[in-house]
Amino acid sequence: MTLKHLIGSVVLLLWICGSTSFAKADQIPADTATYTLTIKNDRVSKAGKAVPAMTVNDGIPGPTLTFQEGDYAVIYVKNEMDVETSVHWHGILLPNFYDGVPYLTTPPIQPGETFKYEFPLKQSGTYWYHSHTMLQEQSGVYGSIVILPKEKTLEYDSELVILLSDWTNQKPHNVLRNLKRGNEWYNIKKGTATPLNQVIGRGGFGAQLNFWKQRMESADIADIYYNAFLNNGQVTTEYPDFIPEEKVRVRFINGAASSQFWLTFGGNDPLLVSADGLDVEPVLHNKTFIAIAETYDFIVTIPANGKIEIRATVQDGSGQTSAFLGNGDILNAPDVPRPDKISMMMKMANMDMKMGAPAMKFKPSEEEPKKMMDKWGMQMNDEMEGMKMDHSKIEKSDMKMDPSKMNMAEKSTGDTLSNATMEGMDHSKMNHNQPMKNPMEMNGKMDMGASMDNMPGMDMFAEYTYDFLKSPEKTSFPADEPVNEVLLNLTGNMWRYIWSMNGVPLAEADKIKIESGKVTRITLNNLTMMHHPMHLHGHFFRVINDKGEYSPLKHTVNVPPMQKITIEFEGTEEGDWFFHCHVLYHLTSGMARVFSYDTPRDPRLNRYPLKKLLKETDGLYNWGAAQLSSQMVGLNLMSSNIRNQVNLNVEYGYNQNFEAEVSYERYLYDYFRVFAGVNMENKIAESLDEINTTAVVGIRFLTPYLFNLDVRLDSKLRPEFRINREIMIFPRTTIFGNYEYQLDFGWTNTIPETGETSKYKGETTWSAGASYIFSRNFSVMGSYDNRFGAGGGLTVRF
Ligand SMILES: [Cu+2]
Repeated sequence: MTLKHLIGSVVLLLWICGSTSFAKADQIPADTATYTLTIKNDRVSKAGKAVPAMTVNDGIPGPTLTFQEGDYAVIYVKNEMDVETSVHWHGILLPNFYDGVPYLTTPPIQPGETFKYEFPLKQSGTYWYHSHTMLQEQSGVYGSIVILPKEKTLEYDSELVILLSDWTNQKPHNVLRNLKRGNEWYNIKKGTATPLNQVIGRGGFGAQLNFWKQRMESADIADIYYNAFLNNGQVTTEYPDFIPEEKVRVRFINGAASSQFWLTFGGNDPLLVSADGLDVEPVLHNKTFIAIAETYDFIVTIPANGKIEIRATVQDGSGQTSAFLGNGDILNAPDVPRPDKISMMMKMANMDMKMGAPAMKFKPSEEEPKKMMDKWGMQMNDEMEGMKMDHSKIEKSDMKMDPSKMNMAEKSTGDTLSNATMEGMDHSKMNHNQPMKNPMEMNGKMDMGASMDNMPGMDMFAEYTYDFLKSPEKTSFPADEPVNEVLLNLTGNMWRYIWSMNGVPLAEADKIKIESGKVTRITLNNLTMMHHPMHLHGHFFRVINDKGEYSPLKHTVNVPPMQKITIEFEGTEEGDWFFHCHVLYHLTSGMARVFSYDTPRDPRLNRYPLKKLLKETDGLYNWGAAQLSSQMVGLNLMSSNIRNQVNLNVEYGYNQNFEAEVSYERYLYDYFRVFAGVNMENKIAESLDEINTTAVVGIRFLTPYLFNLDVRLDSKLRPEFRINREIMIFPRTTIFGNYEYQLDFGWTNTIPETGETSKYKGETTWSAGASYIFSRNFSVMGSYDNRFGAGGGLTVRF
């Protein structure tokens, strides 16, 4: 044997050892790419003032991690904060243990600790990473991942990553607290509030009544006010080094906590080449909706003259961020008009939409998704009779044009669960003999999203479609592969800011079983007014669109308000994987589930019970308000999680009238609660000499038209009825009224003899007033109360 052969053998032996040691942590393969990420607390100024934030390697966003496809990634994450952290590698197919969801798949990283993540990179494309601990992503823990392909399949000269995000100067926990308490401030600040005067001015009072009847205030489309929207950490970025005619692959990542963007491009239309990291059939596409957690790659050509603007406009129109590529005069990106909420309300009211599906259930163990879908959401009425026929044509034409699709249509309509394709439509009424007018046009109009566009009023969501995405290869599964159908209604309650699926928030939900070797087909039926970008960890799923067998593969899919989308994937993994809405505040409020292959839990997680994660989505939020008026002072304290609430109320009038009450409330579902407490009030008007202390029990109910009802009985067996309501009539101006009526039949005490014949005494308490919100925490108000008299003052929220 020559020396050359010997060296060759040794190299071969080493290579074999290297490639078999992938699973072992202590042996590092040759093509290892190593990064260290250090997460720490810092003060960061992104929008006018330095505020507490969390940085990755001293920056927001963190560094871009660049790998080659086939690399073995080793990433050390060092926690230099005084709270736990974690990092999730979004869109990366990796071993379950390194997915980075604390208490579900991966241990949390304790303060001062370093955790080593390692996994082979089996894919290429644009991805990102972010903390999966509470609201840390909003504080700054996010960054980009680029995995370069082994073989370059696309023609371009250079690359640029644009990571989009949103920025608030408020503490994220206070943002969520503000949402839980139902503070209108964010909508006022953003100009997205719909006060009654504007609704009436537009002729929308009927629509408003329809909304109120369904316990909805308005068509809320986004709920948080942000101080800034950023790309690569800045409101505006400049890339002057690109030269004319240069083809740049721009990798967009939406790393925002709760903002969805419209991307628009100045100059010529860009070439869309990839979605969620995977190549798609290249298509010229300008205005593109990028939902939270999605990624899109475009090839843009720098113009011969001028620089192009790439703009991300936040979906509710409340802000934007721009990047400029090249040199010279600006070629502006097209404007995206602000959505018209009042017109949306009016259209929705016309469509017989059943809004206000509850976000929680009396019996969370009994999920009834089908019943829920039938009762709530889009209702098919006479107006849509015409559409039904169109659907029958569509289905038939699909069958003719594409035999493979026929299978799907049959499967889905024959199934008990039915399916997104023909959901809720009465097939018996369809005229299957109707001649086809234009079969070519009908072909492919399979999915609800696409076909709904033609329904009256549905055009308002038509632009939120994935029909522009086509996979370069077939993504469909073998026709004989067994399918598990899962229906998940996306549910939420804006009043209490609780988000869930099938009316069951994560804290009360069971795992959803995923079977290996089967296709899991999930119908996502959005019963809320909000978009929900749904993300499945560790998998790519097909998003069924009009491309049929070539439907794109994604890791995140946006489900528009009141719409259905069907996704499907093959059970090829093991372990438990998180499935959740990527609006950070929806996730933290319960819109998440665990998909489980029902395989044994990793023993390395023994010290980290899943319960902890569930508990985090059922946190206790506290808030209060104090009222300082010329006739009285008042204090209100509230402490609330999903099911439980403690309420303290004190009112003291300078004329020596007084009432205080503390009560514990239990929510049976969104609108109905039982309560018990202690009430104290002065016995004789305008005298504190004698205080009546009674125990009270009763129910509280949010009625249609949004009245708060309180029916109670006290320990002296006196029934009482209370009702109150508030309405924003002008921007920032709210009026309110409160009426209480107590009956005393003298069952336990003696009613003073008045000589009248009636056997009971009634007592009325009422108040009314108006308040003007002038900042997040302050309002001025004027009111009249029949106990305390008239006056005015200040309300402070804390
Ligand atoms: Cu959501």
